Amino acid sequence: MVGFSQTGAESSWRVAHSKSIQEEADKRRLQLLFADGQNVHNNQVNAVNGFITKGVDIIVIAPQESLGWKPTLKEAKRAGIPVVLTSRGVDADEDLYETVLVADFVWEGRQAGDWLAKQTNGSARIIELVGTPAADVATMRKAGFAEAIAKHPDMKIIASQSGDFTRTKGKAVMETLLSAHKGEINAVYAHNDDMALGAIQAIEAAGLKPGKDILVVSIDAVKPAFEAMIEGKLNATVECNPMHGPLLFDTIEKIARGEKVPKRTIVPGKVLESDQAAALIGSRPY
Ligand code: GYE
Repeated sequence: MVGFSQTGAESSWRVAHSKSIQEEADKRRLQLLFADGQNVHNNQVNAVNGFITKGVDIIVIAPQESLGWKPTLKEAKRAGIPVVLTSRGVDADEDLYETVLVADFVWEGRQAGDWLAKQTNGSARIIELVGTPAADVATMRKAGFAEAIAKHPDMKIIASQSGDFTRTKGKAVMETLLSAHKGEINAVYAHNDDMALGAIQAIEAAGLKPGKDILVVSIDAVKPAFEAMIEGKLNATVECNPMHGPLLFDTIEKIARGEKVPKRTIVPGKVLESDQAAALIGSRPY
């Protein structure tokens, strides 16, 4: 029996991630206890404590936040229940979990920064839409982008604010920043596609052309982002593959057989630009 504590359903990426894991469990006829954390850290901690009490065989956590996991992970260790992390990491000693399945989030941020530097010849006035601040993925995507644009003195982040990885908050934050920085903005860097799609709505509502008046670059490469790229409203996205199901259960089976697994497993990605979208959209699994 596998106990899986999911962040919630904050983005298209997250929905695809849940589906991939649930489908793979079904395919392998494994019992999966799925707990939706509703994007609240304490809900996840309570769910994991419930899994420990229930005596599940293994615990899988996609953490909403990276802090505040040590006591619960120590409890799981005391109970002899291995823990696997997916999609984000936690701020705890590595010996408190078996492995973490993630993308290289710093690399993703760097790719977005390098792409924007090339498109703007190193001159841009940027709005950064940050993910959930307490999540390690947001900290690392922010650091990678900052590192890339630091090489270009005329690339400036004029405002950086969290949209919590959601389309709704991405739109609301962009509306506020468009009116606060009228006529100054020529680029948006969003930590995920859902916030970028919200920002695109706000840019259009302000009478501007997303993808032209204001360049938009983001991360995830979900299908709605391809649709926006085909419309020329999103310029590029860095792929972050959510289909963790097969890799996760291969890893779980190795752990169950007592085999050693690496502490960190990086899921690769690539930069995808709008002129590639029409040809690729049909073959996208998420
Ligand atoms: O980019 C975003 C989701 O942890 C990699 O979480 C994941 C991120 C993903 O909300 O869409």
